[in-house]
Amino acid sequence: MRQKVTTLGQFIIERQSDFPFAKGELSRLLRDIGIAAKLVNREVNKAGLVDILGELGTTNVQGESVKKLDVFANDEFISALSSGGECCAVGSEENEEIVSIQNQVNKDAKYIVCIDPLDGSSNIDVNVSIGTIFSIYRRITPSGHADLTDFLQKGTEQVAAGYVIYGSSTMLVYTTGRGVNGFTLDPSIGEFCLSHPDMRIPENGKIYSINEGNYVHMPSGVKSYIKYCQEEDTTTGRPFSSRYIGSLVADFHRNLLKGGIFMYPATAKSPNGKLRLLYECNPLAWIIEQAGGKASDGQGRILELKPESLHQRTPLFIGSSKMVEMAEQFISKQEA
Ligand code: P6P
Repeated sequence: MRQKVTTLGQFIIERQSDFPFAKGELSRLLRDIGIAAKLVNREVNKAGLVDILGELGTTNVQGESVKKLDVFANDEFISALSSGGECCAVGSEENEEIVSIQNQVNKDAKYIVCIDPLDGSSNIDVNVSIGTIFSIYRRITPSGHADLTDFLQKGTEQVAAGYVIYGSSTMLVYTTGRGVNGFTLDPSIGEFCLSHPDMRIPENGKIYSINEGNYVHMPSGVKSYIKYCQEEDTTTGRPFSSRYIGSLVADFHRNLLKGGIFMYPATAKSPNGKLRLLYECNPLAWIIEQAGGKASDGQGRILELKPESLHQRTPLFIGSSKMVEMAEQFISKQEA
């Protein structure tokens, strides 16, 4: 018997009752993001064909100027959000300031979106998986152009969060606060189809993910935890495996499925950590908590951090709850 296929659009409509008092706006916003993800996926999959597409700064066979893929992705998501009518402003990794998308279509739009349109784009040239990460809030200011007040909200205020991973297959994974669901793009019908319902991360794991090249400059508690991961102890399955793709979404997605911890601590080069709070850490932190995991800056919950600026960075320890708790214990001992 043919298995029932649930597309992203059908799922969102079915779950629309999840959103209190919503009249479909958030559903339409998620749909707009899904559309842009399909357009970005098409270009990402061609990225290797530079000779056909042309080098950056040249024009392609259609005579269109060739954009860097992360600029292209940024333009696609902002364009989809502008025409969708539900979002009034975007905070993007690609734009220093907030991008107001106020127009006749969305003059009463209630939501703002924080987005990293193509994280890890330096990996494109070596054919490593990359991703889009997004976070959605209700605006706080009553009307007119959104401002920083609308964006500097704690991660606990998110109404939806998700990511797209452009890998061996393209998946969209998101939460609206009632669990985490994963959709795999079926190119034959151009639809994201429910493939990973109610995703849960194992509370423990045997994979640790960190750029050990920064070891010398890491806080001593983090160094101690890395050594703990490397010790021989059959009762806890150690030594754990070290896996580091260098693409946040890919490392995160693997750990979500298999269990594990991803760490980007403060380093000499990045004294506040490298990863961005608003459009990388907060959305992934909500997703991992909704899947039963934890996300910490080493001392406390990522989602409780009060943002002070749009592109603020934070240290990040995220994944299986027992592993994050263990890392926090090593860090707190260091400080004692
Ligand atoms: P490093 C990619 O540039 C990125 O922003 C994340 O996707 C990734 O986890 C991290 O940086 C890798 O940083 O310093 O280890 O190369």
